[in-house]
Amino acid sequence: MKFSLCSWVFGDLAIEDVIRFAAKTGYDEVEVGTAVDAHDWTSIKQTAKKENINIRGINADASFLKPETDLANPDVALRNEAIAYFKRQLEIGGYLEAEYMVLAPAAPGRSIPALSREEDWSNGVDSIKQLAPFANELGIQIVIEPLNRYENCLVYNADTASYFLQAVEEPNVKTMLDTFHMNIDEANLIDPFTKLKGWLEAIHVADSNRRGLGKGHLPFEEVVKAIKQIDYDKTITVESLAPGGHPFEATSKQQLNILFKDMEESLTFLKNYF
Ligand code: LER
Ligand code: MN
Repeated sequence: MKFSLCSWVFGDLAIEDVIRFAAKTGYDEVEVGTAVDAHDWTSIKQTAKKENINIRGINADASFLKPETDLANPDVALRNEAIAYFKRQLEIGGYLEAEYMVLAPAAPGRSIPALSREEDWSNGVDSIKQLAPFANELGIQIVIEPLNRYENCLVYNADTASYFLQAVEEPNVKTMLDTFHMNIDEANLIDPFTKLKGWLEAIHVADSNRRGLGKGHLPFEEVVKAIKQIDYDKTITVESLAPGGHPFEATSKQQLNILFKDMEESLTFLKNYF
């Protein structure tokens, strides 16, 4: 098993610094957030090589509720803008030699369909079908992430993820599970892994309160049991968040320090199980 952490949760901290922190702490990989115009990708690639950190995955930049990064936007011009931006992100992924890109098929945060659920669904499917061959050329798998119902109206659990993959029907479109989202919208922590076996390309972990592992009340032994049962042996990525302030990114020194500590302890926690 390889262990990774998400770069975007560190807010404004340079991705190069996240990579150095990951290497020093003992992580194998970093899942890099691809806000295309905000970073120096040459420097990021060089830093990763120097620190011996693999960038196996990238996490798509699609700011909360932003219409021009909404792949299911009913407005065709805006949806095309979103597709074009995701293609630019995939190019960054290709440059970084990433194997997968995590994304949601409607803007994260959009919990209610813009039109009907069926129309939004069909727009989301259509966008992913346009992105899949482009990603394939770059050797990248598109990984649809089921978020919880408050963060996404299309794919929010293992069932909707499997229906979505069946609707898209592209060999390089896969899915993943995130224990924080599962804790909200799944009936238990085992069945989703069994349902998505064979389609699982990534796993995000955080505790029930989205802190590091062991800081909430998620029965993580169940998750471990499920992962072992399906013989998943790719990457487990810690995507924990600092408490307080901004609901997603660390925005203060104090939050960053909590995040560093949680990330360190989560890795120790994981290594006890795998
Ligand atoms: C991203 O991987 C994620 O899990 C989301 O909650 C971010 O909106
Ligand atoms: Mn996630």
